[in-house]
Amino acid sequence: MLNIRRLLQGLVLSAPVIATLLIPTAGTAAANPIQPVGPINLPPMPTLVAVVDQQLLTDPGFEGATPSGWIKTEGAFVTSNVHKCGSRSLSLGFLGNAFFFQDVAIPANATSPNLSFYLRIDSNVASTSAVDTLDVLLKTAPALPMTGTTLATLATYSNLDTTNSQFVRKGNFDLSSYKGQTLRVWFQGTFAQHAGQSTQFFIDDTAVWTRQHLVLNFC
Ligand SMILES: [Ca+2]
Repeated sequence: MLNIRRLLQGLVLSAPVIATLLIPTAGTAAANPIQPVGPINLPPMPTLVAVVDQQLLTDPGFEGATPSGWIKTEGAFVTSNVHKCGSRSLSLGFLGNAFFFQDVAIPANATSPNLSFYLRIDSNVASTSAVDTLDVLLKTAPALPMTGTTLATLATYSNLDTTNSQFVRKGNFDLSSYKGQTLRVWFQGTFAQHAGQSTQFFIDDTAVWTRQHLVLNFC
């Protein structure tokens, strides 16, 4: 494969590049073997634009026993009972109301930044109303953890949205409005009290993807 960087490594040029070529002149070889013929303008060196896809969340699959990058309350816990990828997922519901979140900086030059994740909902709640819910929120990211002002509610799921014991992909939620900002990606579980009935939300394989255009100038 052509290595453009190595190919250009030996050249030190400025744009516009001006070079003076020296060539032999007929009949004057003995006294003056070469004569300058003047400057020649060469086209500027190329500018390359590299398109790079990047996933920004840390430990997106909750594979750490204490998942790094995430902050959570006690009722949000890592479980190895079910998982979409790896061997663990993040569970909400067994211990009542709980939430977890991670701060993510959306680059100013990102193209089509978006959030996605896999969600499994198990429930044996008899109610035909949405009594146990999972809200997926975007919040501001102040220095004080466990806080933040809600910027948007991306989605709300409930006991009515069971997934037949399967993980289902959710997204892509558009984050384009937040380029250049740090977001707090927040999963909030809210649960009613049920005798012998419960709802569990399992989240796995989260992702915030961006496509960035990196400009490479060879000059
Ligand atoms: Ca996992």
